[in-house]
Amino acid sequence: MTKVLRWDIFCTVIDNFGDVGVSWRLARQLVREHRQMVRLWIDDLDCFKLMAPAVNPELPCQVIQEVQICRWSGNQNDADAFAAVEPAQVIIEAFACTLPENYVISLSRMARQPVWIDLEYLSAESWVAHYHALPSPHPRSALIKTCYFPGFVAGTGGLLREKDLQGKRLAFDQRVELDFLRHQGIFERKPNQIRISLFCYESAPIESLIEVLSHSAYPVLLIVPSGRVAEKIAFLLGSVCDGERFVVESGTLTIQIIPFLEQDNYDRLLWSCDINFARGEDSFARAQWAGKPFIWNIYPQSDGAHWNKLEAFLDLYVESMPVSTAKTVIELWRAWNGGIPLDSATWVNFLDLQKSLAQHNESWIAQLLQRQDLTSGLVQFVENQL
Ligand code: TRH
Repeated sequence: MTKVLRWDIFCTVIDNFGDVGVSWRLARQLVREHRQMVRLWIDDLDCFKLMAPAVNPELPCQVIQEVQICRWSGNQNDADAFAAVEPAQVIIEAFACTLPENYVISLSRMARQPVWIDLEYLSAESWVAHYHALPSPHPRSALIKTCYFPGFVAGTGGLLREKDLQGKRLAFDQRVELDFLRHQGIFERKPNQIRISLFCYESAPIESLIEVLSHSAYPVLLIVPSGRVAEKIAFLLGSVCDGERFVVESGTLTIQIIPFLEQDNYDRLLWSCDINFARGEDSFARAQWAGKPFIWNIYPQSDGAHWNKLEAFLDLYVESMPVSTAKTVIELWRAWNGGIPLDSATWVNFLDLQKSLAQHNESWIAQLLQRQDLTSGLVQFVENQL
């Protein structure tokens, strides 16, 4: 029996949804599958509300899906804050967000050392396994922080994966899919039409993609969440995106802009599409679990470090593919991240591989399933520490 512990997860929203997306997923899984008591500290409840509509951004504290959600300023030097907060036994500092100073002082006064974990970004680079779970002593106290790295291979922290995820995906048959689409107001496929989800950064070569898809031999229905990319697409096509729902057409391409979905519904969208464009960290991982052919738009870093991350993942992912298939995937992914031009031939080659990529993805999923999921691994790690 897993011991019930109190967990504090700290998260700050930088400029995107990944940090809060991962923290929310982790918090829910800790509660649901491991019966842990979780408090989730978030600095931007408006952003969080987009993926968890039950959130009331006005409330300093609220309980949603058995997770206690608390607002914090995100500023570690906030002198008044956290002086009266009793720390939990396990602390997750998501993506090195830096804990409030007062909270760290309280941690250092605890009779029993808490387990303090810095949950790091996901990467397929080989150094990850060497640095995963290494302790790092705090400079001004006896506290120890452990850097915990998610990853794809043995020796890393694995990926977030709920116990019933694959079961739910496989049970998502045509009837359930239709119910989901109708409920979300998403168009059904017309005959021969391919449904594609698009979640990417503004820096991706969106204009080239729209151009290619507009002249595609297969008509495409492109589903895009509302936001800056949707606005850019509307602008490129001479329209104005004046709401959360919008439809614009270009040649054989129909683009449907939809409201940002609740996090679990985003999974359903990925399951219901024929191809998924994902980005960042969490949607990228979810696109892998969805099994459909996917293209990754990696979070661009100013020093170009993201290219190593992209190539490291590609090395693993295409390893067992036939050479020509691997070449096509690599070309499209590099093009989608701005490394080479995105042209029609690259896209058509990828489309021709839809079936074999879906098959490959099932083997990829089987390979990932051999690893322990990130949350279970964390729970076990914490138990071993106490
Ligand atoms: O939003 P992101 O670009 O987040 C990024 C990455 O995490 C990156 O590593 C980090 O450095 C940077 O932020 C600061 O992409 P990501 O990681 O895919 O997170 C998106 C989250 O939003 C994910 O949890 C899925 C969720 N989502 C929904 O809940 N509904 C939706 O409709 C969509 C499109 C996404």
